Amino acid sequence: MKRRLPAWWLLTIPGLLAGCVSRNNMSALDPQGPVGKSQLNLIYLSTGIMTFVVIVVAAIYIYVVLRYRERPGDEKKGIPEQVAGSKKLEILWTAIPVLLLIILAVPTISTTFTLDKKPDPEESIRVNVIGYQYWWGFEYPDHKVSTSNEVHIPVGKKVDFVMKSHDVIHAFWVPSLGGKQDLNPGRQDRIVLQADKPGVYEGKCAELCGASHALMNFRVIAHKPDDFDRWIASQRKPDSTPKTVQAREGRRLFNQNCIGCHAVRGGGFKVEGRTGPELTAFSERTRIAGILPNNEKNLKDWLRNPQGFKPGNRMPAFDHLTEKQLDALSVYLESLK
Ligand code: HEC
Ligand SMILES: [Cu+2]
Repeated sequence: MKRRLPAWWLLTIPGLLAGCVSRNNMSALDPQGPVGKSQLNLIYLSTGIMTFVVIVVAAIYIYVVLRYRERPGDEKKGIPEQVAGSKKLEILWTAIPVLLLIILAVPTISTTFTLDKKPDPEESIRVNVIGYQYWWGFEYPDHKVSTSNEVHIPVGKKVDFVMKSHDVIHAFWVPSLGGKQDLNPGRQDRIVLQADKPGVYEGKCAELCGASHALMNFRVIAHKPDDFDRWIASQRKPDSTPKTVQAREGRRLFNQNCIGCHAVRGGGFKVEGRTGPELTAFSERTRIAGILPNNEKNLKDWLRNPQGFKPGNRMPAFDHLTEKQLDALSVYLESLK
């Protein structure tokens, strides 16, 4: 006996679609900048054309099925008249798709070339992006500043993201601003994005890159131009001596255990070739490793067992440190402004 899906499975469709509702500014259907908007217009255009084709074809199909179905008494009439070929129809149903493809191609090609243009350096800011398994490094070559997993940008300005991969192929995707763009090892790729309003825009790696690919998250934080300048200035100011004994002990432990992979200022602004993320001004980060809310408890949990949070990442566990040492390290890192 043939097994058939019961009809109730259709009821799961609204449930599945509910997963498409945007949370956290992560919808390409709710763009927050000019690039995302022009990409959305292309989505509407192609979806519109497809919907039109589906409706017309379905309507003709239903009409033909009903109009020419078998009726009682048909046997007596014998076989209907047999026809083959119709020049008129052939021309018509070749011309219509050609026309539809032209309507689709002209704006798609022109938008693609417009978005691909290298922006004028006077009117844009450059950010280098380096993708690592499983974190993001960001350099601001004009300001000699770098950061990781959270990239700050000014609103109303084009941002020229120039990217490279340190290891495998990753893809840089900020759904509400536009994208995506692959990062290919051994070459340089770019995407130009712009945010219209200050806010936090969630980003993700969109190319399967290993065990923790799904956790390779980042954030774009857009500021008003003044606030952006303040952020840059705060990243450039020299490191201050920790105020408490505990934080000073934390810094000592940091220099002993962590400095080989992580920089806190002084490491220069180059992210390329590093082993671990930049930790300058770490207390101002909203998250740890792009996934955990940034607080002392989560930081200690991360240090004890990074592999438990992001399987396969390149940070070793520090579970051999005592509770007191972990406290000191977290207090130190959470004092970095
Ligand atoms: C062998 C290199 C290595 C050492 C040593 C190391 N780390 Fe890491 N660390 C990494 C890597 C790689 C990551 C990125 C993990 C990921 O997200 O894929 C990371 C991530 C982090 C993060 C999250 C960074 C962010 O941008 O949110 C913190 C905090 C951190 N490490 C602290 C420490 C501390 C404190 C020590 C010393 C006790 C330490 N690490 C030692 C390699 C290292
Ligand atoms: Cu990735």
